[in-house]
Amino acid sequence: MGKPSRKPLKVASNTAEPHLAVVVASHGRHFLAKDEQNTLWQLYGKGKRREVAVGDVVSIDPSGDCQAWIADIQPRSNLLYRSDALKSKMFAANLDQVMLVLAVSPPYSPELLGRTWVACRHAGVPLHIVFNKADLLQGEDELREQLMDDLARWTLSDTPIHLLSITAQPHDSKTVLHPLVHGKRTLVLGQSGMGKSTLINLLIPGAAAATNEVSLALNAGKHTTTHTRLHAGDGFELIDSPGFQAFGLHHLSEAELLAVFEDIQDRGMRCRFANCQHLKEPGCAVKEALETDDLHEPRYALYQLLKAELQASSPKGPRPAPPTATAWRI
Ligand SMILES: Nc1nc2c(ncn2[C@@H]2O[C@H](COP(=O)(O)OP(=O)(O)OP(=O)(O)O)[C@@H](O)[C@H]2O)c(=O)[nH]1
Ligand SMILES: [Mg+2]
Ligand SMILES: [Zn+2]
Repeated sequence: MGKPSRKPLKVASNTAEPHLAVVVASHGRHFLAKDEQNTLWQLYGKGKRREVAVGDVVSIDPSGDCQAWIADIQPRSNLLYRSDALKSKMFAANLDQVMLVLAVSPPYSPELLGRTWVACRHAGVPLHIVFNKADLLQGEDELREQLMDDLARWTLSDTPIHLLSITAQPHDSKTVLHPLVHGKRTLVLGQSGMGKSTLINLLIPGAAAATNEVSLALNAGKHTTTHTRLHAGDGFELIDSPGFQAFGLHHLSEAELLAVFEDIQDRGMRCRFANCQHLKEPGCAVKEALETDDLHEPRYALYQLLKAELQASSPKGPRPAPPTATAWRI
């Protein structure tokens, strides 16, 4: 579980008094929080106090009928979010790790994988990749090896990759997944249809029912996940999230971006010009590394794309501030 949630919540004996609760569901601007007595509260907030994410510990001021005002947001150990030039969207806060679920059908987007890797690195949240639907790769040994090799190159071999088939081999999948999530709060991320909710239902039987319950409370209600929801298992927590199709990273500065792309930063030290942009300059060690096949071309292309996105948005004004506290980790 996330670090702040390990702190005992100070719950007043009378739940009508202000006390702490953990945000367990978010849908647009609607939030639900659960206190230590397992009471669910529908949250209301004004201004900055409305900018909460699932996993946040909030101080709530009950106003009656299981409704409460957000009085305060406790400091976060980390915050994962995405942002384009105009707005930010928080995924979740106070995470121990992210599990990114990929599959061949529907096909995963390598660019979204790269963006997720960058966001996790920047937020200091460890990442695991679950490559699901391995049953669809049966008899395709060459393709499978190529996929695994490609994933390792995208992630600089620093990210554990677990090849699973959650529906075809649920028992084996459980055996792999249980030790990974035990004692932790894990955000399950990925594009739509990859198997995030299937994974959560495997590890937390009954999570599907809970999902329906919250869908009704928040006025949603489709099979595809439409809101972010924290599910409590036996000694671990999993956060289900809606499939994403975009993952803007406008909240990084150019220096932060380069620090995350350490393979490019290292090689850039050897470029002839100190301010080399690694585009067409003579004596560019980064371009050279691309030609010797030493540097992964799609990573380089993503770095240039992200940098161009930052440069295109900066003249319009200051970058949008992080939703609340800057992401930091104990
Ligand atoms: N062949 C195969 N299908 C799977 C596997 N795991 C999940 N699926 C199927 O993939 C489909 C999508 O699964 P979900 O768990 O709803 O996917 P999701 O990532 O939660 O999707 P969103 O909620 O839309 O973001 C379902 O029909 C699952 O039965 C697997 O291991 N193999
Ligand atoms: Mg889902
Ligand atoms: Zn260069």
